[in-house]
Amino acid sequence: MKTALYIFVALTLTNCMDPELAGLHSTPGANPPPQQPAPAEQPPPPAADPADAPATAPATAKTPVFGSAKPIPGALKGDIYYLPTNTSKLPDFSTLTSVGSVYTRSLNIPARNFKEGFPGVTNRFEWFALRYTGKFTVTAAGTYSFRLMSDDGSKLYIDGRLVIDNDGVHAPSDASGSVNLTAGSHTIVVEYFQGPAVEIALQLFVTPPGGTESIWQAR
Ligand SMILES: [Ca+2]
Repeated sequence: MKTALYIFVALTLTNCMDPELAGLHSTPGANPPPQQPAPAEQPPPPAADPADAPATAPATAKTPVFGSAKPIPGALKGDIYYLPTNTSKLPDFSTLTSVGSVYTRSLNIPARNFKEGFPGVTNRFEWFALRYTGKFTVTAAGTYSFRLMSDDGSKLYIDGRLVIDNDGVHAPSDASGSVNLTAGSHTIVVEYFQGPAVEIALQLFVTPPGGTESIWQAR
């Protein structure tokens, strides 16, 4: 049943029934006029009230986004939640119902004005949260250091253990933590929320044993 629910939610998301969500997960272009073929990676616009369509600005391929609506094998799955205005810290996700999901192999949204990070979003550029879950494999056992930069709050869990607590409403800032990993598969959870405008950011870095820091990649 849960799978069916996710499929339903994903389909709803893909169909852009909610203009707020449309801006959250992808880089939609302007709403194409009727009779024109839709861009390759976008479904045709639903036959809905034109007032439902997001008022979008052109997005570039380089625009960082929180993920794609299309499932990506091996990627992080980010469940999206809406938060009450004036939320000051990460919510208890177990009490909330996701409004959709996005998929991404990395978290790499450098600090920016929300207008840069959210082309097309009209009225949901604040008060939302994402909870990313996934698995990753390491080949070398040892101490892995992670750094989580965000605006606003975020937390990192590895194998169910809190590694980084960067929670709260704050300007772009980072926090670090390290964990000893055995070779093999591990679980990862990144919780994030955007409180008030005007900035937004979410980046996860990793430094492997004896290595240098880079953006964490799902693999
Ligand atoms: Ca913010």
